[in-house]
Amino acid sequence: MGHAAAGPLPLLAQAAGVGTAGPPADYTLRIAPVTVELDRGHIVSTVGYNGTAPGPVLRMKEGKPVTVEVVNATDTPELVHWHGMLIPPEVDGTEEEGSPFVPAHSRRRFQLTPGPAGSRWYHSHAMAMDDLHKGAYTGQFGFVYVEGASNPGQYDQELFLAVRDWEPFFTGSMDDDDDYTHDGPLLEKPATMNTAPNGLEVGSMTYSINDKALGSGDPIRIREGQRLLVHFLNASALENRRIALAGHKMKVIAMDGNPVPTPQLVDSIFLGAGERVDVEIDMNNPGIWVLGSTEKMLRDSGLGAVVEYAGQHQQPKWVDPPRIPWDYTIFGTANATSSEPQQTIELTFEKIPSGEGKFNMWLVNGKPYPHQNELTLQKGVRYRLVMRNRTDDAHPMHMHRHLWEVRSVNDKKTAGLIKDTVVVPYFGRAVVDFTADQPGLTLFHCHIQQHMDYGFKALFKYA
Ligand SMILES: [Cu+2]
Repeated sequence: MGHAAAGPLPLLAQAAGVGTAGPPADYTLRIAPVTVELDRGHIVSTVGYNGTAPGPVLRMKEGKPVTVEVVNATDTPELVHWHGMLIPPEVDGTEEEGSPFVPAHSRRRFQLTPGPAGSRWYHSHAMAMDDLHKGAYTGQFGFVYVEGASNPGQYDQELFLAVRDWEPFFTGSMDDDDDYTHDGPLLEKPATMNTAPNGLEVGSMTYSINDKALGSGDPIRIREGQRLLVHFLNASALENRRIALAGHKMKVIAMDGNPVPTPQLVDSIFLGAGERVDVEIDMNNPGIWVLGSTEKMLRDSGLGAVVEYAGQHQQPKWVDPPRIPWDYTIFGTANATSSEPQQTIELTFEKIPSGEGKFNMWLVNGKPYPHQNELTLQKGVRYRLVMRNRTDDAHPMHMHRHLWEVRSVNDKKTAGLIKDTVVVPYFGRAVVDFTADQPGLTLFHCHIQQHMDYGFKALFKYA
């Protein structure tokens, strides 16, 4: 483990929205080594915020400017990205957009206006490459909840649950939940595949919800008749995951923090890396239940939490939910809610297998990052992105500083579903629309850290 610097850290010079002067910051995030006790006798050393991983749930008010002081007590430069917020590139925490680093053993102050309302999150956006102790592989993640003016509803308990993995390692074979992304035709499967042997991916066998493995720590204690609001986040740098609460259905009311047009009761939810899903759960089935991964091996490796009704004493129970493919479109509406796009941008994703012991390369429109001036936006224009996934993995694609409206997945149409991260199914297609209303550099990337680091990103510019 590294050593945290003692005493005050030097202040850095001021840039637009970034500085040091003035009254005490509204929020301070101190990046430093932490230990996470996942289970008795299983302690992970990593880097986190304010002494914990995940970091504190930050509550902010929509539209009310805040200052955040980031203190970097580690030996490497860091970036704090505000995922899902509509904020300028200077404070977005993204190197490619020109946001300043917080240098090692220094501090830097950022001013931002939180929005839109809903479940957002903050995390390291540092590149990791072949270092599995950097960037999103560490414990540098946390929820930020932006409170809006509207009534949040009547709930007896509100929970913030981040799905996570720890102790990542390189592996030649990956187990994932991507089969759940569809069972339809493979619209984007190339006629001839690159059959070169696959390279190294990053896997894990150590999981938790927040900082505890399934069965350790306190259970989630509830009483019959309560209504829960649960904010789920997949804070993994590695994998998409499917989650269920045994014995209960969950009503999906928001995705990526944005209310869905058509709330639906489901038996399980699918969470791409970086995605959030908010659910309501009516607690009407007394017992002791497991909330966790739908894969037994992952629950056995920690991916879950125990939900305990008052007065119950049996062993926690798991029940497999039906295997139904995840379908974003059922949460949308049939009718277009916004204007038709004026321009279409095609984005085709490919993987170049590297062979044993090396890292695969990922291409957007035939080349890895960086691109030249292909992706230039005109302010005020509404765009359509057609994302064609010609790989055998589902990729959680994220665009910074903008919100997408999902318009179709594998040609199944929808509208009104607002997201910042969309899982494009393996050999599948997703179409999203957005308005170019946030001038400045804008990063687009796969939210799986290794994919992003090895080419799977592109920078949009404004003309
Ligand atoms: Cu990916």
